[in-house]
Amino acid sequence: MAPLISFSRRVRETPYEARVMAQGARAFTVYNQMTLATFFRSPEEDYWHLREHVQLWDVACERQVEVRGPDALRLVELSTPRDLSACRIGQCVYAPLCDETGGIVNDPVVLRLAEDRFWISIADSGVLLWLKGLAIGRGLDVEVFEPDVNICALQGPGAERVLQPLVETDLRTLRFFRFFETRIAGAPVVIARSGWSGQGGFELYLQDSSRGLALWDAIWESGEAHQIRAGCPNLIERIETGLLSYGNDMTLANNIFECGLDRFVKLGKEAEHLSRRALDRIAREGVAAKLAKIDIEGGPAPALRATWPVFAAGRQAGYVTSAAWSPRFESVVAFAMVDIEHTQVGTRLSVLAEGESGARPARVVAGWER
Ligand code: THG
Repeated sequence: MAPLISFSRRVRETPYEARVMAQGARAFTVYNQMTLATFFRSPEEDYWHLREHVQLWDVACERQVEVRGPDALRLVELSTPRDLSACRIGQCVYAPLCDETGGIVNDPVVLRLAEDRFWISIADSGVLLWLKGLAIGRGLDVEVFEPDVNICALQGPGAERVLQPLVETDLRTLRFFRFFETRIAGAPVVIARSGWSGQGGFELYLQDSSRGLALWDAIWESGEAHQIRAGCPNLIERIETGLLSYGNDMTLANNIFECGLDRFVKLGKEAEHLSRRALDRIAREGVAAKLAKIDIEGGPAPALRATWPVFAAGRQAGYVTSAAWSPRFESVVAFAMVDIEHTQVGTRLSVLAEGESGARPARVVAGWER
């Protein structure tokens, strides 16, 4: 059995945590110094339930960094190669943050709450300090702080049926990556159609942590007729959906083009940003390696702790960054950073999984059916 995680004040508690524990979360990780469950029944059972029904996720660990003040837009633009000039109030934008080498600092969702007010909904790295440093260094007129905001997500095909009775807004009119503000059980929430799965659903940004359990219970009650369960981001589902995980599939050492996030870069964007020169150069010169989706044969594989080497024609050609046994495709679905000449769909590779004596056959794929 895996060792336990020790909980202390340093591993911050979420406002929903008592319910997550009561619902029987079996494993946790730590994300932005906060708890995050990784499965409840088993990764496979959770996966099927997420695809078929609806789950309530405690994703408070996706912390918010609030940026507000006259220079708010300037600071957010400075941090990302994505063009935010057209981002309207009520809109979310997936906007990877890059440093001066083009390395990925984080890959947050950015919400525009007002002309001069943003939430940066972060993955697992220190954006608060990074942006404070940038703001101070540049002498910007802006406040950067962590507000009292905690997300819970409702994901799965039943999400709209569960949420609709709790809000007045007709949810059919809420487009992907748009949000509105309301109250549920007295709790002030921002609700967006978004979430870290391909199954559809909503994210509720609770703005008063003292009402976390009231919010959870109201959603739970509405969900009981729809077989709601507590859940969490699911490793199998997110790989099949093609969602990258910061710290796993990309780090500060990877540039945004290597990670295949080209569509979130606007070369020649008007606003000043830190990574302009580096990304212009990389766009000209090309990349030596690229993150590929690969299918690995040979049955269920061990959990990936460090990377696994990938081979092409007998030589190491990269490394696996995330992998999970897919009960639907009956293969191991994975991401791997692979030398560019071996990234064409159909290319045959092999992979040495941790603790195994022989390499498994693998193949570059375009993706997996949602
Ligand atoms: N929701 C919120 N905050 C987050 C996450 C989230 N912060 C951490 C982490 N997840 C950030 N990473 C991602 C990665 C992908 C997406 C969202 C957050 C995502 N991508 C869609 C896709 O790739 O299909 C849409 C991207 C687009 O086209 O704009 O949703 O999950 N609040």
